[in-house]
Amino acid sequence: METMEKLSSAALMELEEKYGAHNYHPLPVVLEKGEGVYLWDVEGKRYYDFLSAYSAVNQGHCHPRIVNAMIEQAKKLTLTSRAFFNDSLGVYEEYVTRYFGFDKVLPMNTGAEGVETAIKICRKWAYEKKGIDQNQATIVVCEGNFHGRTTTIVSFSSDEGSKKNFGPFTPGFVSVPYNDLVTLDKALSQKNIAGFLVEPIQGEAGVFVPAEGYLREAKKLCEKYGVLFIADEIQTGIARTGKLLAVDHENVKPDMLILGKAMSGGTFPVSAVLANNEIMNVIKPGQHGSTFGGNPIAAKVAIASLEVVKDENLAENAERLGKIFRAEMQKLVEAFPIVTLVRGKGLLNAIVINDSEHSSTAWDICLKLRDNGLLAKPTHGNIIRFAPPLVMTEEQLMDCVAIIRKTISEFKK
Ligand code: IF1
Repeated sequence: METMEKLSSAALMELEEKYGAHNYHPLPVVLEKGEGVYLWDVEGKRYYDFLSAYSAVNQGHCHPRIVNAMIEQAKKLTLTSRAFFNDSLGVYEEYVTRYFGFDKVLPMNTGAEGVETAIKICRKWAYEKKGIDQNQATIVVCEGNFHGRTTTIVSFSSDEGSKKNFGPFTPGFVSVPYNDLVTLDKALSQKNIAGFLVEPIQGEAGVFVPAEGYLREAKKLCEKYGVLFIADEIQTGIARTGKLLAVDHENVKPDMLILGKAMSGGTFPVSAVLANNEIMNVIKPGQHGSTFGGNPIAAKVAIASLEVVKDENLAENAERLGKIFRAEMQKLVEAFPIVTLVRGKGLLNAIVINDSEHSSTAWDICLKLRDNGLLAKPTHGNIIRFAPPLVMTEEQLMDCVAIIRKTISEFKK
């Protein structure tokens, strides 16, 4: 076998700088190995992962059960396309629909594809079931949303960086303030409204948790106006917030549920749209799909990933550890003026730093956290998201709290 010279972190970062498009600004750390809650860089330094690949690695890095499912299937059959049946897809479809309590699933790969799929189904439903005039269907979305990067999805983003110079944009969306039922009621009561697309907790906006009752009341408004309630649980779903789904905290059943990320424990792009027959049956052969959507590896990996969530009680663990974590962060808020608040649910949390949104303080803190052995990423200049894998133990969490406390104490404000 050819031996490759091992490259340093600096050399690897330089390669990305030179040969990769500059569409990201990563924290300077180059990782080569992951196991459970830990990551190792190419120099062998170990870190606690406090991002979990944006909540894709809820089950922990390289979970043996998930990796085995992937390897076993990869040795047998990887892809048939949907031109033929395969022996894994139907089994997965039955499993995932029972797991989440819907009649049907439409399998896709990335989160953005899942959102696009839900938008298309919603529009088709609006014309064929609700009787909205051709090309008039409108979907209500929330300010500060993040649903992905396609041209249609960025069309209804309120983030300048996501949008600027990517027009012309897809029409058919209206934006309302998040967590505001009065404005939502008004928007939903207008003509031609087909759906309400919402994140149960806004991730990109800085882990913004809406007021208790918001989702429940929003669902009621959707029922009142005959509008589909579409939950984007790509980030919040699959035990991250302390329940299987974030909507479960308010006992809300979405008309359409979009999942991604942790559907595969971070091993493979797997996304899904779930809905009942009266909605899903508007899609007929030839009207939507994807070469890789529902491939045998994805099917096997998704079953294993969802089994791990149940068998290892990850929702309960996230709920319990989340409470401990926020209580510990609250102590920091009281002890150090540089931390103004902590918010979140389960193990999806953020702290707000006492500096402007455009400052580099959160970034500088993340660099110091890295030096102290913990990896987290700022969202905006003054918010740090904390989302460790859900397989973390209380002892590990307290270790992490000590790292965060030590790091914060080194910043004066
Ligand atoms: C990046 C944020 C997280 C999502 C929701 C759809 C998608 C995402 C609710 C699209 C993706 C990611 C992607 C990541 C940054 C990130 C993110 F900060 F931007 F908001 F997680 F918090 N719906 N979220 O959160 O899924 O197509 O990427 O599979 O690097 O852009 P995708």
